[in-house]
Amino acid sequence: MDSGYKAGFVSLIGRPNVGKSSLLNAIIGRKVAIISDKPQTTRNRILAVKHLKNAQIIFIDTPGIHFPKHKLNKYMVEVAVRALKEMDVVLFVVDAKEGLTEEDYLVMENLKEIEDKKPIILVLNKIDLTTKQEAERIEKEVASHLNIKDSVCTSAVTGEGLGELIEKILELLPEGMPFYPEDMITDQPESFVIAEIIREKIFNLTRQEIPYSTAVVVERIEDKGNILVIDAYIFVEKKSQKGIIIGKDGKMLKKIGQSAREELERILGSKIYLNLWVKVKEKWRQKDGSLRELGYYLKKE
Ligand SMILES: Nc1nc2c(ncn2[C@@H]2O[C@H](COP(=O)(O)OP(=O)(O)OP(=O)(O)O)[C@@H](O)[C@H]2O)c(=O)[nH]1
Ligand SMILES: [Mg+2]
Repeated sequence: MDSGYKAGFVSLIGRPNVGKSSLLNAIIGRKVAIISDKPQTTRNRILAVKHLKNAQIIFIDTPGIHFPKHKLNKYMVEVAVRALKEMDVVLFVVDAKEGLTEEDYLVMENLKEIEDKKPIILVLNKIDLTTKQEAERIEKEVASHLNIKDSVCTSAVTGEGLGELIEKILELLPEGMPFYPEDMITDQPESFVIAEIIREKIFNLTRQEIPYSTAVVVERIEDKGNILVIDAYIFVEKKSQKGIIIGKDGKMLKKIGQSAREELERILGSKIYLNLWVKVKEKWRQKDGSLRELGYYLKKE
């Protein structure tokens, strides 16, 4: 019955900022995950499906593995570590320009638990910023610590190596029926997509602790025929942070709202009226109850 159709799950694992989400977007050919030049941008597991003629690859983007400070960070690392379990192939993404850091060794410690059970492909990303020789040096270092099945140099920016990466994944993917319908790209609800776009603008427009202390929740999406009305709350940890997000004469909040609205209008193909409110939720990154309210919780295994 099976005509060699392949289907399976592939996770993107690595330390923060190496380009996991950028690679996902480049492979899928659409923005499914937000990106920024700051570490710890991704906080949740992001599923996206690549539909090919004779295969379905289900990618799972994960938060970067790091040394956690707050409960939020512990949650993020746990999301990434859990994503190793159900996978058919694991992509260990490193930054070929920056080389290996302490956090990469932390990632490798986690990968050691599955190295004999699951094939790991080393992805040497940001190859547009460095040389193949440098990438080879990193590959040797990784291979001396970890059992890797294969490796590939990529650039999420130029697209170099992405075809090769897909080929290598297909070689390792099991045969099976598709898991998702042909038109499904991601399982993220619209309210999550909208909240993430707003969070991305905050990540890109603010600095220091602000992006890390911020969470976004979409309260209401109402289709009024020719316009989509969206109400969203931006949560911060302190009153002083609320002041910074709002900015002088409300300028920062306006900037955040405007760039989020422009992108959302493109993505959702509708005119949008975006209402943003800033609220203080004291130390939300450290409280289980607050994390749960903001959507950062894992189901019991
Ligand atoms: N030049 C270059 N820049 C890249 C490449 N891939 C990603 N970047 C940049 O690297 C930064 C981090 O990218 P992300 O995709 O957010 O990285 P991430 O691994 O998902 O990060 P976290 O979500 O924080 O774990 C962004 O500024 C990207 O534009 C690449 O191949 N080449
Ligand atoms: Mg990311």
